[in-house]
Amino acid sequence: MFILFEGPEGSGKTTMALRLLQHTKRGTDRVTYTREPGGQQVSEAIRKVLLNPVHAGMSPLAEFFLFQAARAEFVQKTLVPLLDAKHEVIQDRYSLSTMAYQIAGRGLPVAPCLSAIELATGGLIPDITFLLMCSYENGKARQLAAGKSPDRLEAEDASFHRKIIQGYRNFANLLPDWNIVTIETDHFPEDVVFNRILLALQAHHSDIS
Ligand code: Z5A
Repeated sequence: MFILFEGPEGSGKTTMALRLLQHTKRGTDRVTYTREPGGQQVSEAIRKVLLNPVHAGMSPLAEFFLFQAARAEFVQKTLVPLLDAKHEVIQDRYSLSTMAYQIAGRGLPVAPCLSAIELATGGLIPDITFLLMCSYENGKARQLAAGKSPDRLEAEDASFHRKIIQGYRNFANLLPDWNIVTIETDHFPEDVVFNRILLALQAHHSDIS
């Protein structure tokens, strides 16, 4: 099963994905946490380039293709083999991030970008997607409180991040096959969000709920 966590920065994706990993590991060792960009040697190297604030002036198209290059390598070499081996994969970000950040945020054209994503992923989509949402201000405050220094994309201004938040909402409506469960996290503590995730997995008849 392919379980995806998506959402804007600071919405709690990594926190919830790792909690689910711990929860699931009690029942099986056939569960793996992976993240994008990364999750494979070449993809982790591309991640360093993408997130390095030194490359602040990178063009949107170069940024888009680097994300797809990292993704193609990750999907072929890591994700597909894990799913073929019947692993539960708990994935931190995937191509919905590209739709929100590069298409909605950077303003790249929709149709050719969706075609390139299709090529990079081979059309593979998650079985269930948790879209964790929060306001820009809240996400930023959470990251500051956690002591995280902003990477190249996080350092972009508020208007860029607001386009991303809207982009997530718009694209989520266009992807019925992704089984997207949207959770507004602004006013709910981590335990409440996690219980909602477990309930949704139960409703989805997942073995790992
Ligand atoms: N990117 C892209 O542009 N295009 C793509 O195709 C892909 C990615 C795949 C990857 O950064 C960057 O690449 C990302 C998008 C872009 N850049 N931005 N912006 P990353 O992987 O290093 O980081 P991230 O994915 O953005 O993670 P994050 O910002 O750190 O957010 P998070 O994982 O959602 O949050 P967290 O680390 O789980 O939680 C942050 C803090 O909030 C932490 O202290 C938690 O304890 C706290 N938290 C979590 N949930 C709650 C609730 N419910 N209440 C209160 N506090 C909470």
